[in-house]
Parts: sequence; C-alpha cells; structure tokens
Amino acid sequence: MTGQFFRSIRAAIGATLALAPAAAFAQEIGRPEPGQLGLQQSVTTLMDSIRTFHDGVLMWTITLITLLVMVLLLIVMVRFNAKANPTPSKTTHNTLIEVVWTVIPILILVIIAIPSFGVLTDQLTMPDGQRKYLGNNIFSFGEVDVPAPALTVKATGEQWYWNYEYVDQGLSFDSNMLNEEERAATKPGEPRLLAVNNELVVPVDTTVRMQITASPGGVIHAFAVPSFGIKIDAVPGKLNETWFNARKTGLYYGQCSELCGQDHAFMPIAVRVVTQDEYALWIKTLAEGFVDDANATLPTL
Ligand SMILES: [Cu+2]
Repeated sequence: MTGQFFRSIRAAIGATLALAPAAAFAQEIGRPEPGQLGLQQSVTTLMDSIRTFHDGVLMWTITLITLLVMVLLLIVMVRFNAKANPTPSKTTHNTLIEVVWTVIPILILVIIAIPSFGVLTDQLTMPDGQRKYLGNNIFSFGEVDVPAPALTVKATGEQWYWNYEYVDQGLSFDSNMLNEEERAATKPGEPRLLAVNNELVVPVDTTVRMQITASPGGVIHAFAVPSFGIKIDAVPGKLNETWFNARKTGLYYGQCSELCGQDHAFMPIAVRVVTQDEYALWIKTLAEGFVDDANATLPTL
C-alpha cells in the first residue's frame, strides 16, 4: 500500500519536475541540464530510492512546513500587530503548546529518518545476491534483487584527476578532464568541464563494486555519480566501498564532491555503460595494449 502510494507520488512528481534530456540522444546521458529542477535521471536502484525519498517524502515535508510557518506568520502580522492588538497578552508559558511543538517535530524527524537510514544502508551494503534492496519502495523492507558484484573497480583520487584500476584484471589508467581545445577536437558533443579523455567503462546490468581511495600523502576527494545515486569519500590510506548496477547503456557524469584543492572543479567523473559484448572487447583490447586502443573499439556517441 505505502509502496504503491509513494510510487504514484514519485511518478507524478517525476513527470512534473524531470526534464527529459535523454530523449534526444540514442543513448542515455546522465548530466545536469540547463533549467533543471529535480534530481538527475535514475539508472540504478540506489538512485530510484534516493529520488523517491527526495521527491516523495522530503519535498512534501519541506513544502508543508514552509506553508504552515508562512500562514502562522501572516496571522501574527495581521491579527497581532500593534494597531490591531494594542494590549498584548502577558503569557510566558503554555505547557500544552510547548509539548506540541516539541513532539510534532520529533515525529516528523522520525518519519524522515526511517526511510533515510534504509536508503543509506542500501548504498553501503555490498550485494551478495540474497539481500533485497529498497528501490522505489522506501517504506517497505525491500523488494529489489541485485546480483553480487561481477567486477571490481578501484577509483583513486589524485591531484587533480582520477585513476581507475580494474582490480581483477590488473589494469589501470588515468582519467583527465579535457580542456576546451581538446574537447572541441575530440568530443565536441560532450559537456564542458565534464568530458574526460578516458571514461570509466563498465558493462550494463552488472553489479560493480567500487573501491574508493585517494593517493597516499594526497588530499580527500569524493567520488559521486548522481544518476547512480552514489557519493563516497576518497580518503588517503582508507579504502571505502560502494556499488552500482546501471540498467541503461550511456554516459553518466559526476564530479569530485569534496573540496580538495585548486583543481577540485576540474576532476570530473565520466562513466560509460556499454553492452556486455562491447565491454568484453574493450577490456580485452585494454589488456593487450593501450587505453586509447581500447576506447577506439567503442561506438562513437
Ligand atoms: Cu578532488
């Protein structure tokens, strides 16, 4: 019942707020759009739960509280200004009101906290093939099956770019932002400050274990991809873990999300989700040679 209720709320709000940036492209593109109001589109069960939580619970709560406070303020301004109410009440305490304005906010916070903890737990619990995930049903105990990870990628925050290591294959490469000349020459259709030379390439419908760290002696970064619903700190000397399973091929952008120094704004994250066959050829080519050769096997966007 609640699951369905929030599904329909989410669908209604999603239809109202979300622009449909992907419609024009053959592939999905996860990126911010001019004039965008809602969150970025979701292509994972984690982002489904975040969007449902945000659009279906938080936005309603915030809006109703704001309206209530505004109405109370207007009543005070009209009915209790010096002209309308020349002799003010001398009341200093009212036990009932104090209990009410303590208990009701506590209840609101509890209602927010319950699905919030569930969503957070999902992001930080590695799938084992057994555990159920929340998806859109954030007030349920979880209904979504997620397979165990089939691929492990370690992302290392450097000053100021990312290094991606395919741990099982022992392969790694750096991913640098393209400056304007490089972008115009090689990837003119991709967005400024987000396009990179070497994207993180992963197969569709596959659970990817992401290990996140920063280079020793470096600084703290954070690895975040909005369409996947993941954001996790990259700390020198510490290995953080999260996961995603993208259901649509395409190109999804994120950014370093922890203020890390002079080029913090210029170390974007670009994840390319490709078909199983494309991935198999890409990783085989990478194992045999250079990342440029591997990237050349992928279809142009
Ligand atoms: Cu950074």
